[in-house]
Amino acid sequence: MNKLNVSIIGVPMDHGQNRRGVDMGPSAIRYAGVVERIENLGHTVKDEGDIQVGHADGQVDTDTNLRNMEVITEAMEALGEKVQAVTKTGNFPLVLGGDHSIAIGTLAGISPNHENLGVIWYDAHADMNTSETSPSGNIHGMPLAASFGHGHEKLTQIRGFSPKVKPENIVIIGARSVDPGERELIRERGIKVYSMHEIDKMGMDFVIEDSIRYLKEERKTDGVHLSLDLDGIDPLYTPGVGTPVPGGISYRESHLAMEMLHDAGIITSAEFVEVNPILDEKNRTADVAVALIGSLLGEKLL
Ligand code: 5AB
Ligand code: MN
Ligand code: MN
Ligand code: MN
Repeated sequence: MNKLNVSIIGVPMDHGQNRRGVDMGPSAIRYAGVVERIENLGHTVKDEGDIQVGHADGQVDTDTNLRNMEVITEAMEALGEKVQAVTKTGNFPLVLGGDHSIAIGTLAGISPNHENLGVIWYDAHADMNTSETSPSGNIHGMPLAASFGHGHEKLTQIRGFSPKVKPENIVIIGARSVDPGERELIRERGIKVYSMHEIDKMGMDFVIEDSIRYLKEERKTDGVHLSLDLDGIDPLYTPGVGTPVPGGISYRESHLAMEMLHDAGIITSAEFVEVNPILDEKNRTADVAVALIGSLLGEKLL
């Protein structure tokens, strides 16, 4: 098996939504043993520490309908720079959140190292709102749209270029809560979505096989970023998230997905987001995150 040099980057961000505590996600995932888990697989790990995140007033700007925009974009510039530096040395970036707004920065750092990047968005939500369609003003509901160049320019122009990924190179897995504006955008841009309906009907085995075929053979991507929101999994297993939606992906299905992605060898970077230890039960959600990271990086029973 391919041994990696994994660089862990924490992003203690909670300004992309309005429930405090998700800024402690990186600490909770470290406490759950992420470094040891990865080292036990024979990879080397460098914990690069955390990106600095400023303070914000929690208000939605009346002109832009964006909550805490300044402090988020400032941290995303820094995250993008750090992720690109790590990627350039050949290391595998593993970003720990923090709320999902941080994906804007992660993708801004990964994108320049690829000609044709693919993205798997594992999430209960589509995260394709804009300042105009968002019911909340919360930027954690916007990062996917921002990354394919749709939305307020403050979000789409992080690090001075757009888009970070082509909409036709995106696969969403696990969706079950989609807002009207997002639904329209999915149709308009031809985003590939495996909602819970497809997962129930065809099974996770098929869904992942088909995602790999689509990104590798049809779209000919030269690397795939996995952006995994812990709320993609059913809240029975991951209660420590800010926006839980029942009827989600099971623990076993999620492990199967990670194992299949590992075996296909297509994932070149990853982030695990939305772990909120304040809302959690005995760090269970961080434990699930670490277990899934293990499977993604090659853990096998035998
Ligand atoms: B998450 C909602 N669509 O825009 C919105 O957790 C929820 O990163 C967004 O997937 C959930 O506020 C964002 C209602
Ligand atoms: Mn979500
Ligand atoms: Mn999300
Ligand atoms: Mn959330």
